[in-house]
Amino acid sequence: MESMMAEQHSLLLNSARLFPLPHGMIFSYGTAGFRADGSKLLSTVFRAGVLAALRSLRTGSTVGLMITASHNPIGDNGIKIADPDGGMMTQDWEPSAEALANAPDPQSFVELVFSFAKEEGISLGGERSAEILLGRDTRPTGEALLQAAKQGIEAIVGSVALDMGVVTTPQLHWMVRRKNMGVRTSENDYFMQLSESFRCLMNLCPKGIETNGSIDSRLIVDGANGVGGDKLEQLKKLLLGLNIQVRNSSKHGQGILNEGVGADYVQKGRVSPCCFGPKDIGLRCASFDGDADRLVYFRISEANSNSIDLVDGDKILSLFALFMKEQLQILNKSDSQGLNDVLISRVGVVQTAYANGASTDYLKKLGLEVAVTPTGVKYLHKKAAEYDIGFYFEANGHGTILFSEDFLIKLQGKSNDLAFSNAGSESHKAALRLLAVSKLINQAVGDALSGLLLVEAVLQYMGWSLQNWIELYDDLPSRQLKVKVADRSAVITTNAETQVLQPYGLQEAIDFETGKYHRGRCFVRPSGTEDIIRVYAEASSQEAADSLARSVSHHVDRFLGFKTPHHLT
Ligand code: NG1
Ligand code: ZN
Repeated sequence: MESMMAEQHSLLLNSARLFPLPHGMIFSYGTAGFRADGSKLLSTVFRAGVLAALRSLRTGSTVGLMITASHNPIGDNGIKIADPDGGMMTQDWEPSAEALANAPDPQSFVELVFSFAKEEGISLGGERSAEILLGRDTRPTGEALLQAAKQGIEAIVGSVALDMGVVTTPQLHWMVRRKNMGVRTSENDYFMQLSESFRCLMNLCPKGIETNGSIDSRLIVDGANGVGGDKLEQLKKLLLGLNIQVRNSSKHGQGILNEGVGADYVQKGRVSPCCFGPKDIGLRCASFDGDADRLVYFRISEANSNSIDLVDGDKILSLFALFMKEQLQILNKSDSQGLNDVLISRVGVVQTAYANGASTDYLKKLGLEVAVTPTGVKYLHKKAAEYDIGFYFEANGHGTILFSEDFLIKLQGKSNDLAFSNAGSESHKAALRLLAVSKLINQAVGDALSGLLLVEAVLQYMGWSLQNWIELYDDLPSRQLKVKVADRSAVITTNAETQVLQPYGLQEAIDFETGKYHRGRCFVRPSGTEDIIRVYAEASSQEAADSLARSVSHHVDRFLGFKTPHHLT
């Protein structure tokens, strides 16, 4: 036993020596793992590999490691750990992740690993084995970082790294979840599950609508010059009833990842991505981010082909909520006449403070419970998992619909009963639709590919054009700005990030500015992925929202800015 421990100790120490900590950097496990300039992340990724192996040992299950910086510039990269259920790593481990990432030298890193393992009851030295699925996006630093992650994993005796190749973030999370369910996990299985559940939903569209020709089957998708466009090219070969054209896919394009393209660019700037223009006026367009976990829709404006009509995550959420609520109503209608037991479900929606106020009003009018959490999927997902059907979406287009296991068992049972007693009835079809949605929409994280297919199937079901969807409610005008500051950690917030506690006096200034505008709402928070403070403002006109965001940005700059001229973007 002792010699095994000694072997483990020296393996870890020798490996850690190959990945020295870059000078003067502090790594924090932010909104979505560690992020930094890709060339500075070798030690962090190596150490995250070690941590992932510990997580796998601790849980006795497969975990995931995804190398991506999502919508951030191509030079950035990042790493995050997926837990056995496919969700984000438990927040309890984040402080240890940070301590390990920042241990000043190999010796202290190794000591920390041993003491953390002891605290967590993990026995090191090879009694159990760990398994980690590795994935990366298309960034040029991805391959070197992947090797560092492998070395980190292999520095824990008995650990195995399985390289899933270049995948979208949601694919990797999906694979981890499936692996632990003991079912097939290949990329082909992923494509099959999506295409089959999509086909099932399309086949369940009311007859007549399917063929009335009012819906344009053409859809143009901006792949952000990243992995999502490439995967959609593969998936679309399995889809019937959709005419998808992919632009800005990393395989064809000359373009740079996330530069002038992608869901973040489109949603934050309200502009069309590169390679979209007047020729596309009137067409239904969608945009993914660099690792394809975000999805927004848009249309090139008729009045000005540089501007767009945006359909953001809030409106995707609202469309899904409307559809699902209708299915539950259909399902329970026959039951209320005493034919079957009513399927009781707790349905809830989770948003962040960035959700457009008009979307929240709409969802409440639908009779849904709406909860608000801090920014970041880890918070939203956890809250949504409390419901039988939990919807969560960030305005930026990251989101999904979660079904509780319990509810799915009841739903399947009910569908089986109906197949026997009332096959082909509306309530039977509603049950089948709900089951198909649970297979189509990614249960691990938000997924642009599966979200896109669900949007398309729901529009088809409703017989809706993009215009009908846009008219679901009118967005309140809003504006987001970024302010570069000397130290973003100086801003401390509370109340799901809607109020500033520190620096003292800043909240008062925000309240003062907000009070000047009709329907004004404004908050600021430090980004967890970039070195900036984000400012969000909403008001009854675009000019008012812009002006509120600008004046609050100046206050942020006054309280926290550099002494040199400030940068507001
Ligand atoms: P930060 O940079 O912490 O605001 C951004 C997004 C989050 C989430 C993460 C993960 C906004 C305002 N924030 O976080 O919603 O998607 O990136 O990539 O869009
Ligand atoms: Zn992303």
